Amino acid sequence: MLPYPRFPSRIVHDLSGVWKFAFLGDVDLDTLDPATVRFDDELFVPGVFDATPAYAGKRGVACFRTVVTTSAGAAGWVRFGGCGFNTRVFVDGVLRGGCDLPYSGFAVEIPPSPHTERTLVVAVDNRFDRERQVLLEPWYDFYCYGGIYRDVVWTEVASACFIDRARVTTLDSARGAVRLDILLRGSVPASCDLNVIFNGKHATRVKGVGVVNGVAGVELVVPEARAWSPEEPVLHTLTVETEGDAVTERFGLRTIKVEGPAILLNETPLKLKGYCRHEAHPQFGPALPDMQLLQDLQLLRDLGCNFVRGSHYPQSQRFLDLCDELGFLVWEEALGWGTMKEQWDRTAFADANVAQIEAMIANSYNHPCVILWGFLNEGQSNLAEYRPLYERCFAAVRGLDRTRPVTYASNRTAETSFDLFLDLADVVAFNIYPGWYAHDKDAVRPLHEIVPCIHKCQQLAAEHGQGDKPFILSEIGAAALYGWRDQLHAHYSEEYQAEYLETVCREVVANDRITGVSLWQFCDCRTYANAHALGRPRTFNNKGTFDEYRRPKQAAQVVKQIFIRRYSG
Ligand code: ADA
Repeated sequence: MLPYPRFPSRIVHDLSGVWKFAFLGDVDLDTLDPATVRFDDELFVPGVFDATPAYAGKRGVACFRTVVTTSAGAAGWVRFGGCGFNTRVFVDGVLRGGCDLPYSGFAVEIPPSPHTERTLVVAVDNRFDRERQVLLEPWYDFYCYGGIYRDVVWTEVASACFIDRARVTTLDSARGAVRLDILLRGSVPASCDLNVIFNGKHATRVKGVGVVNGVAGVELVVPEARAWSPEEPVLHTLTVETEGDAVTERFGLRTIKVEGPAILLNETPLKLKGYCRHEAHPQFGPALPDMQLLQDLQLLRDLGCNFVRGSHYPQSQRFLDLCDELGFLVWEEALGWGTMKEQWDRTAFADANVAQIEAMIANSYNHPCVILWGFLNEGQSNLAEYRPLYERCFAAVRGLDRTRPVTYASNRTAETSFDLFLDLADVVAFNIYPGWYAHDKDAVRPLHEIVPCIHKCQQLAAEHGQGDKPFILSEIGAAALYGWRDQLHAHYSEEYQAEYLETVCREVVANDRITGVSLWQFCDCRTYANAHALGRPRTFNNKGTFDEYRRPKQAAQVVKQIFIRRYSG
């Protein structure tokens, strides 16, 4: 099933399947002429070429081609769930759009043609090049793949004015009061009549709705309203019909807010127990099949988790749909990793962050599972000069969504260079690795560093006037090599990781001032393939509780016992 939104009145072409493929290597993406490309191979879409044996490790430009049979004279609106790194979209040989934001969903408008056979070529470039790709760098601790990561859907647009999305905001979850914002495109009228159908059966006609800046807004009450929560993830659908077009969206009725140190979902405080998760698999890279997405959530649910931090980029809409259905709570964030000052000083870097935040919110707004927005993982938040960048990112989020708390994962916890921008955040979130990147390099099994370090972070946050906010351990963890048992319980052994996570999880459930944890990390994932990987055996980040094939390490049972039983003794 394709992710929401759906377009019941349009002809929809799901373009997943086998496409023609050509790896071109070192050519210029921006002067590429698709007519000159010889397509001599095939690749599955969604798919990344450098996760396949034939193109493993290759960097350069690659082209994917398919033919779509459409109705004569129909315009097209093609949605991409996310590609990487830089993408250009050609239809019938003409450049129609593209995206330079890896992992971001985007859409391309295709003008009508008298021909019914439309040739779609998607060119992607996975080279690191700071001038052209500001959001990815070769030293990020996850492997950056090239290709079409997620769904491609071509819909035929028949009317002059068509619907992009219908954004749903819960005003009152108990009563079912919602605000709908219908985003219109094309020749947008000054006002329009809407037919709104909830849950496929309750229709309401709303006449003469004013359209401001392409948005028609209306407040309604959902019939047979039931609130969404992790325990009862009840979802509603909404179909909005205008003259000539229709969209179906799915949403949940829930409110989320911060009150003192608590995050309240429908006025009930949450304790977030979960993991950071990379969208990654050795065979598929970030283009995970649905079965894997579901399995990942089932594994997390089995451990007693209710929370996923989508580290470190905008999530797949299919994954978020599943989180909605299974009742997971999600922190979604814009792409960010690390600390290179050269990049941070460029306007292009700030602009790309803001653009990705905006795209992320536009794409994921309706998911009840998303309860937190984030950005700039482990950024330069101890340097006053970057305050304007953080302010811009917070303003970008709040300009589009005032209903969800906003945060960023900070690793600036040292007393001497403490984080300076927590006052901007609704939630304090720290990435810390006491007892792994241990202070005491001579100690074997330095578990004793963990709890004092957590307390120290809480104390420092309080001393900086941030003690009355929710506190999340957004990363904490230790690596273990799957199958590596060791009588010393030393670094990299499954035993040490299990003892480490046991210490962390006990503290999390016992400490009422910890609002939540996203342990680092759900499963092992491929990282640098170069010397940056010294300290990353196998060139994997091995801090997964599962390995890359989702085989559980010893820690899985330990985490499960504590998260399921709330055991804190
Ligand atoms: C950082 C980073 C993670 C990962 C982790 C680690 O906190 O945010 O992506 O690299 O360190 O394993 O050291």
